Amino acid sequence: PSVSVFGVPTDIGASRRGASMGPEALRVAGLVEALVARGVDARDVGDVQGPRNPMAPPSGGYRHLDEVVAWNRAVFDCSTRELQAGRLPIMLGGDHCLAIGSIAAVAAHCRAAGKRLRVLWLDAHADFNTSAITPSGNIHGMPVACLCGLGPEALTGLGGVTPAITPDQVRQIGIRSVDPGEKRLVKEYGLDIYDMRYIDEVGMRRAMEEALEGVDADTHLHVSFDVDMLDPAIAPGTGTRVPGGINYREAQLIMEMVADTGRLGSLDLVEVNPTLDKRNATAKLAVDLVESLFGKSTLMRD
Ligand code: DIR
Ligand code: MN
Ligand code: MN
Ligand code: MN
Repeated sequence: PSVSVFGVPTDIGASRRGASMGPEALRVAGLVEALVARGVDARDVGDVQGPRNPMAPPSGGYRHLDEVVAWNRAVFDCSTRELQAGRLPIMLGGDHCLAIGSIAAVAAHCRAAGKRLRVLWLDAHADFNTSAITPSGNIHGMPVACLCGLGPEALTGLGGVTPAITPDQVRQIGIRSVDPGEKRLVKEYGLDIYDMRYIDEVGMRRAMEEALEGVDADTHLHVSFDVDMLDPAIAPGTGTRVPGGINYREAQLIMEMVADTGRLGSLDLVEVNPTLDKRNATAKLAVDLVESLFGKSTLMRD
């Protein structure tokens, strides 16, 4: 498929600055060139725009709600435009609150096209907080809840239909940090979470086979990749590092197994923060993994 890469240079949903520099870090690491070298028709359509970060404290349980809404509307419009053009959008974040806009667009697109949607949420965190239970007020800890209809109407109704998705469409991989109230909520909503313990016990191959079960020719697969899924030893350039993450080989296997389905329809690459990195290592690793996501492998396989 043809790919459109767009940047969303903001850290509006986080409390630490720097994810706003993620799009440039990923470009400098050679993302578009790597796709083109693989024979993918990929183009960089530039950055979407939005308000500056006022660095304000939370109000009513949300930090920067109005600004988060504005950025997500811009993301929704850009993703929708590229999907309608028949292209595969790759969103370069930016923090993870932006997945509300990208996935709302994908969900609307799937509804119109009569396609099934499966969301693979690669993250250290479940991102299922609400204003009532959030420990931080940071909306990058809330996108999955918002997409499932829990949150302010301006975010839950972004794509015109509330909820945009249902929990049974989501599979989460790499999870190892869930807040106390969030733990109860993911249980109540029945989220399918392949946490680090499960991955340790059964291995990544089986976890991914289960997460991809039911993905068929009528399925649009959306991958939302928060780079803090990766172990901080290999991916230090991100704002909320959690020890004990996914290692290099496990990450490669995730990407290769997604590529093997042939159903990847859209991608978020978020939470790259080059101000915390060592020589752009995290963006370079993300590019390496995206190459595998688009079919790069050591050998020809059958
Ligand atoms: C924490 C951290 N669960 C919060 N969340 C995220 O503030 O809600 N960090 N997503 O990346
Ligand atoms: Mn996240
Ligand atoms: Mn995270
Ligand atoms: Mn399961």
